[in-house]
Amino acid sequence: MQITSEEFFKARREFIKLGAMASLAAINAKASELGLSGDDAFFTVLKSKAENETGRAITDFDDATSYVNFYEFSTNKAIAAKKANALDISGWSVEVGGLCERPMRLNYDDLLKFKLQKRIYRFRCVEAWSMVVPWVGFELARLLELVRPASEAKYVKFTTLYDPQKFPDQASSFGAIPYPYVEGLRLDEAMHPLTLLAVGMYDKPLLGANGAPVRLVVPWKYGFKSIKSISKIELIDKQPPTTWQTLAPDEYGFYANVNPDVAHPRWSQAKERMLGSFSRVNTLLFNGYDEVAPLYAGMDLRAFY
Ligand SMILES: Nc1nc2c(c(=O)[nH]1)N[C@H]1C(S)=C(S)[C@@H](COP(=O)(O)O)O[C@H]1N2
Ligand SMILES: [Mo]
Repeated sequence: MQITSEEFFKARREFIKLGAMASLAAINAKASELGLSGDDAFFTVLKSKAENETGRAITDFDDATSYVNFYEFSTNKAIAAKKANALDISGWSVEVGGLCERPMRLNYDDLLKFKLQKRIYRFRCVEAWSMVVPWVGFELARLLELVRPASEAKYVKFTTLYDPQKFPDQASSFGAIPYPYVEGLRLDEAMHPLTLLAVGMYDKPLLGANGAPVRLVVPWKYGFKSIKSISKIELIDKQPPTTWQTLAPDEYGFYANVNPDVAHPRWSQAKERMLGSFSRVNTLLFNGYDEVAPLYAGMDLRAFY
């Protein structure tokens, strides 16, 4: 990433003083105090408050940050959350490469130089629970445009950092799943404006529990596609084998589009329980994000589950 101004260096020092856990509000206040906006800002000032267009209430912060799936820490949701919140993200970087013209390595500060937006999305886990989360992030398309995918690039592969010292289950000889965790999208799915790289939620930087420092959010797909704590993003020409699909191909497909009509072999996907409530609501095709339907025109969604 190009550093654009002297102001930026000054601001960067100021922001570093605020610390990694400073709230977005504090960081934004600092940005405007320094007279920064747009691409020169270390943390772009959020525009107006995002509208909740999901038709559902935003999930309580405590539910969204404690009822989590993060197998690198534990298969028990509460234990995983507690352990993951101690994740040390200092020195983190994301390598972006493969079939592209301008491979690059981005550190945490670089990620915060993208124009950050608040997006309130539904989120549906394949286990049939769901939530509504105000994410903070930027469109993955912005990053892909920067690295300029080559014409042979057809898929994007994402990998969680492999570091058994940070992620205890990676060190276990009886790990819950094979590591590192890998996910993938078709390039057109990755370029879709709904697809986010999130660095925060509820106006705060991401907690370890939810995939600090940067995770994918693909709101029309089951939650397992939304890979956490990413360290590598690669443009590739073939569909990558992904973690859950490799582990149980009859149960988890590459596409994993939310679909009430295609049951998981062991349970129905017709309804979901919203965190914080005991009632079950109907699950919607593509989790209600109908605008993605053209991506799958002519495809049999039962065959490509
Ligand atoms: N690296 C990694 N990413 C992951 C997982 C995981 O165990 N490891 N779990 C997935 C699953 S199954 C879900 S539902 C979501 C959960 O995100 P949340 O805990 O922020 O709700 O993260 C996904 N990303
Ligand atoms: Mo999930």
